[in-house]
Amino acid sequence: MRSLPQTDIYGITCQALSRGRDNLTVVRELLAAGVKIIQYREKTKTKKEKYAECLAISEMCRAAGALFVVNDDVDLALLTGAGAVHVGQDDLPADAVRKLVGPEVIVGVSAGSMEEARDAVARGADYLGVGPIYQTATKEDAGEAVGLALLQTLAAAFPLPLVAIGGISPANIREVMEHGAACAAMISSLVGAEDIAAAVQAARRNLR
Ligand code: TZP
Ligand code: MG
Repeated sequence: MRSLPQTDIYGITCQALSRGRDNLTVVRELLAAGVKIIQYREKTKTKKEKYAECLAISEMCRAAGALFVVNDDVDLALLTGAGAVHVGQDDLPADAVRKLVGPEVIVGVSAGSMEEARDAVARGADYLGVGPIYQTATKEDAGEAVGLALLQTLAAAFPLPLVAIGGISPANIREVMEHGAACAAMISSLVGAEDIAAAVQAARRNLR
C-alpha cells in the first residue's frame, strides 16, 4: 500500500546542523528513539557521497521498520530502494516522478500555497509537505512563513496527508498537529539537539 505510516514525527537529515555527528549516527539515534519516517536531505554533498549514505540509511530504515524518503534525487531513491521520494517546486513535478518510480513508491511534494497544493494533488502527489509553518533559518529560500492557517485550509480542502515543516519543535508540535498535520517534519530541532532521543521524547510528551 502506498501510504505514509501513521506517525507523529518525520525526521530529516542535515549534517551541517548535526553538531559534528555524521548522518548515519544521527539516523541511528532517530531510529532508536522510535522515529518512523526518515528523509535524507543533503544539499552540499556529491552524488557519490549521497549514494553511499542513502544505501546505508535505507538498510537501517528497513531493519527498523521505518519509511526511507529521499529528497530531490529520484535516481538515488530508485537505486537505494527508498519507499518514498520528496520533491519541491523546483524539482521534477509529481507526475514525471511517478513515471520514473512506478506505482509503489510514495511521492511527496512541497507546497507553500493553495495553488501549489492544487497542482501537486492534480499531478498525483501522495502527500504534501506544507510550510514553512514558522520562520526558519534552516532553508535559506524557504520564503515567508505560511502559518498554521494554510495548514488548516489545505487539510480541509484535500484528503491526502499533510506533513508540516519549518520551525517546528517539541514546544509547538502540538498546535501544528491540532491544525491538521498528519505529522510534523523537523530538522534543526532533532538533528541539532544535543540529546536526540530526549528531543523526540519531549515532542511526544507534548502531544499526549
Ligand atoms: N522546507 C520548508 S522549511 C524547511 C524545509 C526543508 C526547513 C525546515 O527546517 P527546520 O530546522 O525544522 O525549521
Ligand atoms: Mg528539492
